[in-house]
Parts: sequence; C-alpha cells; structure tokens
Amino acid sequence: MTLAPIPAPRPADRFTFGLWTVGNTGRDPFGDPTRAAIDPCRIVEKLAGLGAWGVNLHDNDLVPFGASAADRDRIVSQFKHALADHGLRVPMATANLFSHPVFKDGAFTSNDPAVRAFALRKSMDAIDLGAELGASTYVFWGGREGTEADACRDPREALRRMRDALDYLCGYVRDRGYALRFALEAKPNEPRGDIYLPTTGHMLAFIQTLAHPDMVGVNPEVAHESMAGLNFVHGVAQAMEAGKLLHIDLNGQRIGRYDQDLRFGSEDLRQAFLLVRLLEGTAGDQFGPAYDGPLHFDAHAYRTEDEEGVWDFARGCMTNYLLLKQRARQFDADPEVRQLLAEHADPMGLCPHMRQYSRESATELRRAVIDPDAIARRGLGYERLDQLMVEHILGAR
Ligand code: GCO
Ligand code: MN
Ligand code: MN
Repeated sequence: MTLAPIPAPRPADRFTFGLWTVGNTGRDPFGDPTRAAIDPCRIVEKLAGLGAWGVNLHDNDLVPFGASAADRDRIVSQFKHALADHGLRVPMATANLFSHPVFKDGAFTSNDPAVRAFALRKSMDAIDLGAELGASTYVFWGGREGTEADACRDPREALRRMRDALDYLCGYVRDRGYALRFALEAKPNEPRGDIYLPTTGHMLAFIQTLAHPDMVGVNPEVAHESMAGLNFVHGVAQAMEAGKLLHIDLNGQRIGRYDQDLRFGSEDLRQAFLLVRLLEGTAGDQFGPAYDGPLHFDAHAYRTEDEEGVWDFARGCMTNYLLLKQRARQFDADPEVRQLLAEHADPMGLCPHMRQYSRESATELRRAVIDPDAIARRGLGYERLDQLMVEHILGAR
C-alpha cells in the first residue's frame, strides 16, 4: 500500500496561532519558564515560513501593560511591517483581562465598579488595536469571571454585568464603524474555581439576551468542553447550526484534567477526526455547510521543548489537521460508509406529514400503520460503521 504524502500547510488552509501559544515559555503553576520568550516579529516570520495564514494576539502579547502611547505606536508599527513583509494577517484580537492582579476577582463581573470601568477601557483599546491590525473577530474569554467564595455575589448579577459590558462594547464597535464581531469563549474552570457561562451551550443561550445578538457568536475550545467531559463536536455543531461559529480554538485534551493545551490531534483522535469531518463538511451538503473561518491552534509546546520543539509543535498541529481532513474525505467517499449512511427510504410517505403541524398532518400520522416491534428488531449496522471509521483513522483503508 502506498501512503499519501504528508500534506504541507498553505495559507489557503487558514491556520492561525496566537502570539501567546507559540510564544509560551513553559511557565506553569509549579515551575519557571524553560525557554526564552520569542519576539513577536520573529514569530510572524517563522509562522509564515511554516505555511500558517495568520497570527492572533492579546493586547499585552504585543504591547506591554502600561506602555506609553509612543511605545505602543512604535511596537505596533514594527509588527505591521513584519506582517506585511511575511504576508501574515491578524484575523482575531482580544484583551488580557486576567494576568494583572487588578482582575483577581473578575473584570466585567467584578464587584468593584472601578475594575469594571478599567476592563471596559482596556477592551476599547484592544478593540482599536484589533481594528488597526485588520482583525474581523474579537474574542472574549473571561478567565477570571468566576468565583471560589460563591457567596460574594449573586450569579444573576454577574450575568447582568457581563451583558452590560458586552452591550456597551457592541455600542463602541458600532459607533466606531469597525467590521468586527465578538466571539465568546466558554471554559468551566481554571483559573477560577468556577467560571460563569461554563460551556458553549450556556454562551449560545446568553447571546440571545444581548442588545445586538447578530454581532456576537462563539469561540469554542476543544480543551474547555473536554475538561467538563462534554462532547465537543456536539457543542460545535450546535454553534454551526445556529450560525454562531465565528472562531475555534483547536488543541488536545484528556477528559477530567486541567487545561492541557496539547498539540491538536495528539489526544482523542476519534473526537479530532469527527471535529475535522464536521468543520470540513466532508459528509456532504445534506449535513450542512462547512465552516470557513480561521482554524486557530490555542495550544503550546510541552515544557520540555526548546524553540526548535515549538516549531515542531506548530507543524504537528497543522499536519494532524490536514491528515485528518484527508482521512475524513476518504471515510465519506467510502462506498460502504455511504451505503450505511444512506438515508432510509420513506416508503410510507411519512416525512411530509412531520414537517409542520396541522390537523390534517396529525390525522395522517395517526392513520399510518407503524410496526414498532418490527422496527425494533432491525439492526442498524453501527458496529460496522464505527469500525470502518477506526480503520480509516488508522490509515488501514
Ligand atoms: C485559556 C484560554 C485562552 C484564550 C485566550 C484568547 O484557557 O487560557 O483558552 O487561551 O483562548 O485568552 O481569548
Ligand atoms: Mn482558548
Ligand atoms: Mn484554553
């Protein structure tokens, strides 16, 4: 058997990395950095060389907290030159509302109005920066928006404050005329004991309560739903079906652990395969359209690595995505799979009566002769279907 060549990433694949991901220095709660920080302009050069499409950033990944206006402008201008020189774009920007101790009890949900005001101000500046760099998505990840001592505030008040902040910032974007949409990123815990709006599903419900829901979608992350033991693919599918998948954070994660941020495809190949299959729409149009936004890897190299290992990590994320895409295409083109997935015929003509309720359709449904025992005896072939999937993932077919 000849194996297909390992595909090389190209800008058309829309792969992106955050400055904070490949720039991660290996610091963790138990230990100091194990490698040096990499200059943002060098990150741009290296990512472009590897075939990535874009680079994302928090305000303070590029401009240090508290920098003067002159320093900010100089740093941003150098960065823009690097982007232009290497043909990389900035599809997404965000603000760091979690590192500085001022945010120790939240940003938008803090009990202190001065903290909330500071968070709004910092966000407006980060939105300006994102717009200046050409970003079309602005992410909100509320890492500190949560509690340990839960009696400190009414969780309903936290939601109201979060809503007020997002409505305020939507107003800002509209007033400035920026072509920017917001993507809300859920996480159940870490760094807080519990974080408000812990899953993508919570976020989707919350978005409908905002003043401008059309400007707001989600940025689900593999690790975050997996930490909670949820099926990430189902969460992403719900977001896609609602037209709300604006951005996605890809990485690897084992259920029940802290946020591991592992190389995409290095854990849970089944979920990774099913995710890529969903995003790429390889199952065909009858399942719904593919996702065409950025494919962002929010992950970092193991703490054991030096800079060379960081680029191995980045290459690995993109390679695994492309290989899974090949496998998903082959799986969905496999005649046996197609046969197993073929929609069941509707010899009794029931489907039209189920599209919408009417007294006539209900009469038709009541009149139809349906034999539940005969249906229950029929095997569905899912053992075979799933085994075929495993064989495709393992490259045996
Ligand atoms: C995390 C989050 C962050 C966010 C980032 C962009 O668990 O630390 O995933 O990496 O995605 O702050 O908003
Ligand atoms: Mn993330
Ligand atoms: Mn994360």
